[in-house]
Amino acid sequence: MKVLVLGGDGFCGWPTALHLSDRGDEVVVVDNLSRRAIDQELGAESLTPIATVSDRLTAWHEVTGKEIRFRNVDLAQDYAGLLALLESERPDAVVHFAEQRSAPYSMKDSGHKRYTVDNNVNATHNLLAAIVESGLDIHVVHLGTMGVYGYGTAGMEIPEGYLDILIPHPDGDPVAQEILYPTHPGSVYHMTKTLDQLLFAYYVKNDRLRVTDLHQGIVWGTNTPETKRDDRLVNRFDYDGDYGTVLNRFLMQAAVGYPLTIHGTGGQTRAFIHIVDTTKCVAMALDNPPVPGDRVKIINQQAETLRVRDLAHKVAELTGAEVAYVPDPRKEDQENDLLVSHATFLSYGWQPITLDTGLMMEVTEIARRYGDRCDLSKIPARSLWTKEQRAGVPAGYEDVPEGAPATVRV
Ligand code: NAD
Ligand code: USQ
Repeated sequence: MKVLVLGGDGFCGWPTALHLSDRGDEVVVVDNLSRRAIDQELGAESLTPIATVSDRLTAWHEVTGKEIRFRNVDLAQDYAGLLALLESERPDAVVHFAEQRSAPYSMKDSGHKRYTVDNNVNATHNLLAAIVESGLDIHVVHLGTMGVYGYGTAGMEIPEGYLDILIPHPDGDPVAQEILYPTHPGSVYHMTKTLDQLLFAYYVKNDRLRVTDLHQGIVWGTNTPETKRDDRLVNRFDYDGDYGTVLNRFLMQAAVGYPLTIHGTGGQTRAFIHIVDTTKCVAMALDNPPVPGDRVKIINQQAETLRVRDLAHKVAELTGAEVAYVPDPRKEDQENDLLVSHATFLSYGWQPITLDTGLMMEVTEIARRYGDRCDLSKIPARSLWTKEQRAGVPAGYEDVPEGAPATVRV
């Protein structure tokens, strides 16, 4: 099948583009390289030395004989360019990764909040409007987030997108309805993903578009079988306080001898998935599209749920790293349980990679290999989410339980 990978230069998009190309799909990467520009803005860099897009694509061609083409289009700003691209390429599907994806970055200040909303909501809406205008039947596979649900479960397993409810009726029996699972975003970034959900629901209803929305957990790991084939194919590894995600940060911190930074009590429970499984799940979603007239197909894309402090202590055990409880720069619940259904991918035969010591050490080895590229000053998370925190009142830190197994408090 012919697939446009929007955001195909990013952490999830690049290995997915390679995976799809490797299995025989015709792939075009579309990206405006904004993520590379944000690195410059933040004075941060991927821990791994990522090659330019053109060197990446040349390397893939040299190693496999396969061609991936690249188009630089800003999906949020260049509607005409996007429409022309769809009309000329006539893809069977698009995979939409192309959004600003860091919650801390989205919470820095009003400028970053506005950029995140403008970029993410416009990119998604432009894509849907352009597909309708093109008249083409293109399956949209979008990367959403577990965070649209929030991380509380009222004791139940979070279903895949929809909730059956009974509405009390004054004159008789309750009325049964199916609704989108209530949204509970925890940052401006996560809020954009809840807005995306509404855009999808509307366009599916009005225009019978075919949309799959993958509610993905936190991705960990770095390389995939495809990115390992040549150093120039290496994947991005974010470790800085804005873009580094928790498990990869802990593995990198262990490798460079920096105490593992648990925010607040570390009782935050989150969903996780390995990068190799991201690429496989997207491929499975492409192979199992909805038919026109179906509701948005929502699939939870996560392998397991884990508590942040348990992760830290596991990494510490494995590597001998120190653990530090630090004030939580975010506004978030300090303790939560999280139960999540992932029935759809399991029904397709998916065997998820779960927290695996070997794989964790593999990531630590990569971090060690490139440790001299690490700028330690970029590690602390400095984006404070509320005016109280900016005024010096920490959130969460005061709640660290007395008996918490902290070896360091900073
Ligand atoms: P990333 O920032 O590494 O990649 C996103 C890519 O999209 C970048 O290359 C960027 O340049 C491009 N992009 C952004 N806005 C664009 C625009 N307007 N036009 C064209 N290109 C644009 O992020 P990632 O980690 O690869 O995440 C990809 C998607 O997956 C995001 O939508 C994110 O919300 C979602 N997701 C990521 C994770 C994770 O842990 N990384 C977890 C769940 C969901
Ligand atoms: N955390 C720490 N220490 C750190 C970094 C993070 O304790 O050094 C904590 C955070 O406070 C938070 C949790 O770890 O409670 C997760 O933080 P994260 O940065 O790993 O993940 P998050 O901000 O939720 O965002 C990431 C991706 C985002 C994606 C989301 C999936 O950046 O694109 O949507 O994971 S999910 O969390 O399931 O919504």
